[in-house]
Amino acid sequence: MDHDGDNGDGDGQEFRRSRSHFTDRVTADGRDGWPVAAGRYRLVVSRACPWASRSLVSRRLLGLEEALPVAVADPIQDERSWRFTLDPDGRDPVLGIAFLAEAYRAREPGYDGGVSVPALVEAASGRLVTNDYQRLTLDLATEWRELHRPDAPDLYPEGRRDEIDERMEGIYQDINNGVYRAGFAKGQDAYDAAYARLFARLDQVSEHLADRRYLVGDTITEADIRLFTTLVRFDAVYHGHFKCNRNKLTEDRVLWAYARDLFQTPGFGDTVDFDHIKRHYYQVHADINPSRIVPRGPDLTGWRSPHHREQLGGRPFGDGTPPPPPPGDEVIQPL
Ligand SMILES: N[C@@H](CCC(=O)N[C@@H](CS)C(=O)NCC(=O)O)C(=O)O
Repeated sequence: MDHDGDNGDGDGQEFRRSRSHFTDRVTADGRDGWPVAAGRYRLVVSRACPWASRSLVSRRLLGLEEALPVAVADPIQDERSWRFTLDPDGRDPVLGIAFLAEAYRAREPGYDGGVSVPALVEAASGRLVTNDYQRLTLDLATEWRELHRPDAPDLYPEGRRDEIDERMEGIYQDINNGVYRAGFAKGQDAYDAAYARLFARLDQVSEHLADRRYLVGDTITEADIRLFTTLVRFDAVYHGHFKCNRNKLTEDRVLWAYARDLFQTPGFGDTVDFDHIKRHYYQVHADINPSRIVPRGPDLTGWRSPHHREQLGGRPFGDGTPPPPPPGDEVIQPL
């Protein structure tokens, strides 16, 4: 998917997301030289990042925790970008590196472009394989099938792909990336336009979900994962920090219940670290929050309150089952 030039108004006020630079794919047949194999790759994430969080949810739902170990970066980057300062001695214990940029340079000597998460890194060579977050989760759902847990759900069912892709495109443009376009707008007009599109799309999605449990069909799909990772950040960071403040998520009855339903589904809420999310956004984007003060609120305990969406029916995991709890070393402090 091409993210450059989307909705460009040509006056330079608009935030433009840069393209993923490394787009090799890890596939069942290994056609790019990277075959699916248990333990061969390391998934580098920040729990703050919505794009990386998609892959954390997919990995949990599909039961790939053992086959695809995770490395969690410090939510606060420095000028050398993502760091492994949460690990003993400030180094990832498997890759032995202090900065994710080292894996980018192991892949391409002299690389001095953007360093982003999520990133798949080959454990033995320390080389970055891909930072193409749009493709990554689709490949986890389809190409990594042989390593899925028994009874894993089908997150990208073949008969529904057109519908899923269409939903995801609107959600990507106006919601996932829309909050960034509002927050990083360099002028009033660009902000106003992003704000209008964001809330128009949220209204449309809210209406769609009023009598349906999930976005497509009656099971959880990739589309729900992508909407969830933005909704779960909405009141904590986008409402204030990115000025997406027509209303809070908690004020949209349908979307708030939908988001809580997913949050309480194994594999979703257990990947969410609100502390990482808040500190990352408010402390890293000093241009829009020069004091770097992290707000105390909002009260997050409502995420655990009953949502009643099971009354809409639906089969969250289709013919599959929910995942077991996360491995002990991946458990996040409960709310
Ligand atoms: N930059 C990637 C998407 C992933 C992304 O933007 N991740 C953010 C964190 S949410 C990141 O790592 N940005 C680089 C940085 O902040 O140094 C792309 O558009 O291809």
